[in-house]
Amino acid sequence: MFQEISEKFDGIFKRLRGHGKLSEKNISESMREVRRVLLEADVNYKVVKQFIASVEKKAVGQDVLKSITPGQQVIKIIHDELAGLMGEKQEPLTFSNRIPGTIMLVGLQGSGKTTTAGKLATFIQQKGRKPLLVAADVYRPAAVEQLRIVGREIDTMVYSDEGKDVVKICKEAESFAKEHLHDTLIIDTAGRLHVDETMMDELDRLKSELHPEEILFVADGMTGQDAVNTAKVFTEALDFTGVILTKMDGDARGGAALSVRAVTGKPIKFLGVGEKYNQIEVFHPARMASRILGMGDVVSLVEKAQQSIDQEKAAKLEQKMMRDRFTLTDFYEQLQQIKKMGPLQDVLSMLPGNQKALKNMQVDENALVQTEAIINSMTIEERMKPHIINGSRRKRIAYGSGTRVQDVNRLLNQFTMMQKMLKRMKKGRGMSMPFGL
Ligand SMILES: Nc1nc2c(ncn2[C@@H]2O[C@H](COP(=O)(O)OP(=O)(O)O)[C@@H](O)[C@H]2O)c(=O)[nH]1
Ligand SMILES: [Mg+2]
Repeated sequence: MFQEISEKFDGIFKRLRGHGKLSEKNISESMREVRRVLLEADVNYKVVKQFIASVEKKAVGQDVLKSITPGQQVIKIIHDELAGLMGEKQEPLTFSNRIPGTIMLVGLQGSGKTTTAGKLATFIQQKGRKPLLVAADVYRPAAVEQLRIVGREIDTMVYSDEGKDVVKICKEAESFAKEHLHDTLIIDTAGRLHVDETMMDELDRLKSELHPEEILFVADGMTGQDAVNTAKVFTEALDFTGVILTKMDGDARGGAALSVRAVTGKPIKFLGVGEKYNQIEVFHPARMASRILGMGDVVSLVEKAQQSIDQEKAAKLEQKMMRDRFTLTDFYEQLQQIKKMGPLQDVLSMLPGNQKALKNMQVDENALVQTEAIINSMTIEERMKPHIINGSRRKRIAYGSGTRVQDVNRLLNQFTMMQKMLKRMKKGRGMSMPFGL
């Protein structure tokens, strides 16, 4: 996500940090570069103009010029302004006490409404709610069938009744939900290829009859300013409550994410990052700013880890690391936990720092499997005391795991390096996160 824009910012920041002191001229040069990067990322030009003016004012107005780390200060100002552009804080889904609560998904055809309906259902199910998907895209028989398939896949009930008026279908879905104890309706509405009056009228009717707590505008994040323009039309006609940007796993340049809030005044609530139903992310403006600026999304990474890592094991592991008794058994357990976090590439892309290095890095899932096999072939004693693994033991382990002695050597070297790193971290010379993240 946002690889291109991140790399460009990385270049600007390197130059900014390179100056011992900054002059107003340095700053305005950097701002020109920032402006170009944002425009190239397809950010709305009015938004860019405002953004640059605001950063420039803060950068020149503050004590940046006199500071010992002027570059770092300007970067922080850019970061905070970028975050502000996308919203002050994370905006959660709103639910009232009403049962069922109602979420209506609107947007153009192909923007990802039906897929997102499945994702939202999955998301709120994890929060303990019981959703009912409602097929309100009745003009294409295939659309109803698509939602049924989604429902089957995520094990969620779908309400459909072809041939009726959509408002009637949704009203009946409401009664059905009450009767069968579903607390949330997720309504998958019909889209058109372009904004048209019939669609808006229908959505408007649904809105005034159903009083949804949330009307979420679903937009294809890859379409940049087109998405933003459509969002503007939708918010004027329908006054929706929030935005979901989909297909952010593709080569979305960032324009939509950076402009839609400023243009519509409505918060981005989620990002769609893949075709699977768990590939949805809660949108956090500050974290997104860090990610765009190539500083990595450390907080999301930690949260992701917390979701998938067994808390007790993690605590024990931490204790062991701190006591220096980190063994291959722990390393093995840690690998298992990492595997649970999802594809390695996803995990790596959230790490701070050199995006370029990551791009060129071959993330080899097979290497994980190999490492597992090697550790599996070790005795418990060997795992606890890797230093006893001599030449003949290495041969035996390689043979047992179907690998080569070189592979065993490499693993042991990696492990030693990791142990050293942990020792360093313990002494407090370890990683530092940007801006206290
Ligand atoms: N890569 C990717 N594809 C998505 C995402 N969301 C939706 N899609 C795909 O976009 C296409 C259109 O989605 P669909 O939900 O049918 O759109 P709808 O017409 O608005 O209901 C489908 O092929 C989806 O698999 C996403 O976040 N990432
Ligand atoms: Mg659909």
